[in-house]
Amino acid sequence: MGKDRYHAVSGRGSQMSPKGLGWIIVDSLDTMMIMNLTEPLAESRKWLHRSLSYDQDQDVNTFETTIRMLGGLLSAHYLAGRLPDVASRRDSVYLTKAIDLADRLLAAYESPSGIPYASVHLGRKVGLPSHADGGSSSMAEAATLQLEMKYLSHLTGDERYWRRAEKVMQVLDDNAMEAGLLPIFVHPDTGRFTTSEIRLGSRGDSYYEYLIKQYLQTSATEPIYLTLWHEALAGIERHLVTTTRNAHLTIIAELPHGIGGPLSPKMDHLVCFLPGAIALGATGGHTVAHVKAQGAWTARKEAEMALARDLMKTCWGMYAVTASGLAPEIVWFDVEEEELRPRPAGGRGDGGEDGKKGGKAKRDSLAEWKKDFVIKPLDAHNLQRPETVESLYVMWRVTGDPVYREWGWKIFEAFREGTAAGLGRGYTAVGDVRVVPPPLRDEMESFWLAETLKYLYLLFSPTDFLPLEEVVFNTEAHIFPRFKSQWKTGWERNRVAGCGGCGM
Ligand code: DMJ
Repeated sequence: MGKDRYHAVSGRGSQMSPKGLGWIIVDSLDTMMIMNLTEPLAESRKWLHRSLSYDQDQDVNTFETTIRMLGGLLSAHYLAGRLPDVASRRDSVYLTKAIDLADRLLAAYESPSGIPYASVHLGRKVGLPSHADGGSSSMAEAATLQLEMKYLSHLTGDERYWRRAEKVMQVLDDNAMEAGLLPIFVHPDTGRFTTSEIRLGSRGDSYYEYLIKQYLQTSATEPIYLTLWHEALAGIERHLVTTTRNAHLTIIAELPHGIGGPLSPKMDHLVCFLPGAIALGATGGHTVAHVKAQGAWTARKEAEMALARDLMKTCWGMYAVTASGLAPEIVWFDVEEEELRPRPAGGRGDGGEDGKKGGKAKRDSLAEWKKDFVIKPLDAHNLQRPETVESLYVMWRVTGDPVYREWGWKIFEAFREGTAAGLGRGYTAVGDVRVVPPPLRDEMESFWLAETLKYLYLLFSPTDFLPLEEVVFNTEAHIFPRFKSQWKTGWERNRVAGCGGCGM
């Protein structure tokens, strides 16, 4: 209770700051609300009210604090009003804490470019550049703060949060990167990218996620974010999508040297947010049947959903091929050399892959899959990450295809069997998914409670519980309403970068 970390195997907590910041509690408030866990929720609320102070001599990561702590408080505030069975509608404790925290986090944006510094000193309210990477900020971290800040502005009428976070999007876009694909480091002094490396996994992932979600959050009133999302998705299809050698599974590769360089067939489990994000983009969170009935279905949406389905299968494969039934942190796929060669700047165009596929029968057995998934010892751990079940939940909601529940249930069982830390102690990370039982690690990330268990619970909840077309999940699975804002996007694009097939 109130500790920052939980070590499930030894059954103890530990702190990351002098007085603790309640990382575990705050990240899991809304999960407790959704699951109607009234007793631990009441205890957590009391701890928050009496013991949580952000006035501490402590540096925190700007991104993690925004998505987990600010996001957790804002989601609790929203759900306390929406699910009054579990909390009082008039409870102001969550919003009061959120405002105090956000006022401290604003210091991160006080850089010459407006790109946030990697860290903030909470007590002194100053932004601090990263100690590593020459002071660069991670691109995904800089561009995954907007849903939280915009919702807080909407709630308080204070425009500062909105404007600071939105400015980041402009600075990134002013780099006019090709095909909407952004490198993974950006410098807060200059606003320029400091590497050419592009990936949809660590340091890249949630930039793309927040493009489509910023569009959805403001009820489709800011088309600039839809354009950016379409541009990025077209870039992903042209430059990063490839297929495996044996089972012809669709994967998202990486570009270690940027566009025009060779592909690396490495895919982090983190990339598995993408099928869900694509499905949200194609449907807005409605069911496919609903969008079709509205007469709004297009060939482009059909193609996007096909890609989402294919990627979802690959992400499920990360679990299906291992002995423990748990996914590793990273998979290296077996891909033919030719698929990894540098592609021309405009991409290889349509047909390259389809032509290959057409020539071979698809081999879809688990034995073929297993040949394609290469798991290296250093990548074989599982941190109880949510991305695959997150996408399964979205895919289930929008397609109604029961296969996504079936896969989700198997994943749930694998977690239950392989990650249990001991009677009454909960569940924990494991060191190697290739062995049974997997060796336990004495560390449980708060996103296990905030995200993985929440998405699994919602996967098996009635579909009218928190309808997907009414809400938007932040990247830590905290739930915000969609709204129409009193503010409009305060920036315009300098130029539209190469955009094959976007805006359809
Ligand atoms: C979470 O903190 C968020 O989902 C973030 O976007 C990625 N990393 C973890 C979960 O894997």
